[in-house]
Amino acid sequence: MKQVGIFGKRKSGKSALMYALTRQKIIQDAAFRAMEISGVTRVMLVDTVGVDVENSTAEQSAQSVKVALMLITDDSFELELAWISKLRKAGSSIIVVVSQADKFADGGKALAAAIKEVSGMEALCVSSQTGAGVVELDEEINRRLAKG
Ligand SMILES: Nc1nc2c(ncn2[C@@H]2O[C@H](COP(=O)(O)OP(=O)(O)OP(=O)(O)O)[C@@H](O)[C@H]2O)c(=O)[nH]1
Ligand SMILES: [Mg+2]
Repeated sequence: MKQVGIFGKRKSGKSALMYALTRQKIIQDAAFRAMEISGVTRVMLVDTVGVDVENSTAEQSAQSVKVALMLITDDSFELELAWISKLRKAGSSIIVVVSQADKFADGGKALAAAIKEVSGMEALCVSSQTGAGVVELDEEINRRLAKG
């Protein structure tokens, strides 16, 4: 089964995002069943411990995920960028997420712009609390899973 890993520092909202995505999937799968469409892709969502934890077991997960979500919650994201290189070397497709986006007055746009400036990567702003960006993230995950 294809694995989607959720990475980020301690308390960056990894587990909350996993539940938000799972809820989304359950709703979607129910819709699919109602329409009798078969072949829904099943994936395993993998929650991980913080990348800022010493001897993080996230290292092991990094080796096996097809798609990796890297959560960023503030403008000190050097560690996250280092992990992105590591995940890329291991062959994962990386989606950068501005997590807990509801905490920002601008919905995380300025942080996403800062990430883009430093890394060239487009970040998706997501809030597990309000649900903002969850559908978009789910769609992006599915696009990445469909590739190769
Ligand atoms: N405002 C807001 N708070 C959030 C959001 N997501 C998570 N939180 C809160 O942030 C805290 C940490 O969330 P978790 O999902 O447990 O974060 P985690 O990365 O799994 O944390 P660890 O497993 O301990 O590393 C909790 O108090 C959550 O309620 C969000 O989208 N918005
Ligand atoms: Mg957690």
